Amino acid sequence: MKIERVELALLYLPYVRFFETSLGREEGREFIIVKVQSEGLCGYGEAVASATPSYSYETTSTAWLILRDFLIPMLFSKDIARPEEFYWEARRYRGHPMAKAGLELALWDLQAKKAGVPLAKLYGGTRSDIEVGVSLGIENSIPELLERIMQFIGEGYRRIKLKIKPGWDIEVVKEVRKHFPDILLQADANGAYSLKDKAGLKMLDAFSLLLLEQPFPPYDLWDHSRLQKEMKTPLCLDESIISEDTARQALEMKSCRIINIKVGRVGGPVEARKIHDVCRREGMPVWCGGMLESGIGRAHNLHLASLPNFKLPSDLSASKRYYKEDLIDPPIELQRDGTIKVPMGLGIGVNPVEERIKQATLREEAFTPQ
Ligand code: OSB
Ligand code: MG
Repeated sequence: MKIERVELALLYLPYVRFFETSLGREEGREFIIVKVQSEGLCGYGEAVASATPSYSYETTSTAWLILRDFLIPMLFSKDIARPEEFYWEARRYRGHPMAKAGLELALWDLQAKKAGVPLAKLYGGTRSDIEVGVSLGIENSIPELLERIMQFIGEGYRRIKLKIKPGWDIEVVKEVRKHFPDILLQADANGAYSLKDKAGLKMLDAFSLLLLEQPFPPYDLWDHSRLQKEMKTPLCLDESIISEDTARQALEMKSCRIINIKVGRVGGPVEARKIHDVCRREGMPVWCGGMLESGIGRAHNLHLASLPNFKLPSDLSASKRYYKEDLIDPPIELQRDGTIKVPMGLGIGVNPVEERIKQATLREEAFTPQ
């Protein structure tokens, strides 16, 4: 198999409703779709960098540049088509995990299509239905938040994640718990706190949260470990875990008891599976995080989440929770029991609609071997 052509497209899709975290409010999302073509087959990947360097330092512009100037030329010059080979070669470039993941994901989709199997099968996935929850942004008021929780619980989602920040935390969690005493509930701070907020964070122990995600900034395993020692609530790391090594260090330091795996944040499925495996060996559960992906990126997440150590409900919701019209047809739907089926066609198993991709495209470029 030889890659004959790579295409990049920068897209913008508006959300059905704004999404606000401690990092800010957004009305829609910029991201990159990567296509790789070989022998009549096409593999799709999604690079989840955003327009601004908020969640991480990458942006759609930096990811585009790294793909165009380094990763795609490397792929062609070494005649790479296998995702594992791409992973090893790409390690010579530091950082830029979202750019790397976008291309590696496309190669995985292509490889599964070539093999005539669903991607989950190549990964060694063991389940066909993924337990899912919904991640709710910071709202204008608590009553509006309660209303939305009611709606999503009614639809069947298995757990609710609340975004928190200083000033939208204890009171909010307390009210939600009061109205929904029995739901699986967790909170995500996206790094908005520091050790001096310890006393306030410890108050969250009163609300039986499944976990508290990323209270402190990335690259801060040590302070998370100090906090975890004093909190009953399991900490879960998102931004801090960027590789198998950081996952192992977090395990050794007891910085958390749970890890959120996002394929974009860690640089692709190869690294994601290494993290999955080290956690599995050490008895630490993981779950699949999301970046409000289009149906293409979410289909990829579903295949990854079929691995055995994904033990908690994932941030993977139905297409209509994010976008009026997803890029895939049929869209991803929630089943009544709060699970989503891993799409069992070839590769990622969903059908990207080329006209919809075109419509959302702000910029595109195609590359062929020299
Ligand atoms: O921290 O998990 C996060 C979205 C954008 C940036 C960061 C995060 C999120 C989410 C979205 O929580 C979850 C989803 O895709 O449903
Ligand atoms: Mg998070």
